[in-house]
Amino acid sequence: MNRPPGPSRYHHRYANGCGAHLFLEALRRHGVEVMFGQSIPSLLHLIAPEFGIRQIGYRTENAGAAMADAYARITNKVAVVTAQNGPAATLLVPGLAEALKASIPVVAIVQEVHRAQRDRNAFQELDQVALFAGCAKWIRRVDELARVADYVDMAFTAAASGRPGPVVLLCPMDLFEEVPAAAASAVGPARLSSLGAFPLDRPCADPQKIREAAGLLAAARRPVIVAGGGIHASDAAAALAKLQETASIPVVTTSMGKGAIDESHPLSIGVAGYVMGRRGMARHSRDLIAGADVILLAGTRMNQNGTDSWKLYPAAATYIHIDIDGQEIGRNYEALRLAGDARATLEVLTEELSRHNLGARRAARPAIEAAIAAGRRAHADEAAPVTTSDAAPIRPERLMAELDRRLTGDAIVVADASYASVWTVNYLRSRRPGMRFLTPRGLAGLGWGLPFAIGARTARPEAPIWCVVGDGGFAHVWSELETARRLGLRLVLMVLNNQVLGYQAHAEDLLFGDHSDVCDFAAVDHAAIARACGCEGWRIERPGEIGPALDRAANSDTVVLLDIVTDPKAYPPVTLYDAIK
Ligand SMILES: Cc1ncc(C[n+]2csc(CCOP(=O)(O)OP(=O)(O)O)c2C)c(N)n1
Ligand SMILES: [Mg+2]
Repeated sequence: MNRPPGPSRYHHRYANGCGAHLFLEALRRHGVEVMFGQSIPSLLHLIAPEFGIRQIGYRTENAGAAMADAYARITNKVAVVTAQNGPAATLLVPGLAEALKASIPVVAIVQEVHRAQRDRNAFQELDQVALFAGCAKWIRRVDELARVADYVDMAFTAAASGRPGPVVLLCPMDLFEEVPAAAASAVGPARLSSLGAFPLDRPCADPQKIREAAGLLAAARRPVIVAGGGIHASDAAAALAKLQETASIPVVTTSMGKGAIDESHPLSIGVAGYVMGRRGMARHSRDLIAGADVILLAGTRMNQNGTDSWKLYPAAATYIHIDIDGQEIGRNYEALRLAGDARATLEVLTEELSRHNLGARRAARPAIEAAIAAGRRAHADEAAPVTTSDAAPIRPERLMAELDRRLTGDAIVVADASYASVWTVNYLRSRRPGMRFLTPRGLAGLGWGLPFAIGARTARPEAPIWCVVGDGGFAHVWSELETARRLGLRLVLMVLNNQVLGYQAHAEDLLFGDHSDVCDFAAVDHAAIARACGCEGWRIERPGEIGPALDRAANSDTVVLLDIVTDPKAYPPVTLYDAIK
């Protein structure tokens, strides 16, 4: 369990300090308050409480890496996860891969074998540089005590500067125990910087190009803004809202950008991309997007899902692209290059725009607002049969409608991959610019839901947290129920128990006319699993039970799992399924 801050049992043995102290001094300097770990590197964790650093003890490394990722997303602080060498290290790969694709800064401190035993087939020795090559932004080994602070600082700088991402610091186990020689001196002057928040720097795009962009937007007849996850990473939601309002420009987000805008704002279209199929939130505003003449992209990779396989956005439009990573600009849509931090660049762009005559934009506004409002009504009407359905098994859209009624702007919504992500981004409305919806859209892997919720709860002890997962994805991480219980966390976990790998089976049915038999599960009582771990577990079979259960769960002081028996034939609004009549 978590030790209180104060001297550890190891205090006296290492009264004059050891390698672990040097690591912890540097981590504390960067504002680290928690490390997601499983006790290894041992001395690091044993001494950490002396530095006011708590351990959040995961059950599996893959979940631990996802917890760290979510913690970083919510706090805008670089998160730290630790692991043992060998098999434990290999399990960090999925979590770091998601963080790499989603541009989230995580420092993984990974143990290596004893320096004297390197390359001798020591126990659990593995080429960890090669292991992490495809999923980390930066990998280094720190071998010398005198360089510990240098390398920790380099790791934080690599994670939090430029395009954020996960980094790996490989640390031989004996380094933590090494006691500095009395006369040892550091290579350079003592390090004093705190590098634990991101973005570490806020470079602004070229002023001349910003002026050009302002001119294009002011003169545009049908401009649109596309906001991605970079708005959250840059803490740029307020700057985006100001631009939206000042220049009367309608805004869509990607799934990763969900929450970047207030979706009740009259100029907010909602989430665009592959989720614009039948009953999709932004489906009826497709013409507004596809008919745009100037499109401002902000913090988005314009990936396959965000662009509906690159079919949504018009080839003839003029594109302006703000991104911290110049390599993303022009990858899929040639654009006026605004390489820089989203917040810094949006602020200057809005200033520049206010110098223009925005009369034409103001004049266009009522018609745009009317079109968006009509699209919203059409969506509500189209979805009403499922959002108000009294059928059992339960329609997921009905669950979402019940949840949406209870959603507040301070809440954090977490969803696993597969349909859970699609239901949440489509049927829950963002209440304010900067509201957070955590989905693993970097790689869309299954099993991120519960660990994301644990990471988010670690970051925000008080906020309402609602977590939605499919039964297939949840099976990857059942064990973390014990983690949440042990840590005494409050969470509401909704398991969509449709007894099938839904997305997999439905897509196979569509593409191949059938699905293989592994997609259908034997019945599982998830509520019983929760209870076996000391959590609350309730089974929900009828729509009328949902509302009262959500209210009770929200007021509970523990982990409440709602095992919700849902319709295995419920298809979410992805455009792929528009082919089904
Ligand atoms: C780790 C991982 N394995 C496999 C997949 C492929 N996959 C995508 S969706 C899906 C089905 C998910 O089923 P479930 O979690 O029950 O959600 P449902 O679609 O039924 O709501 C699978 C297997 C993936 N995205 N990630
Ligand atoms: Mg399922």
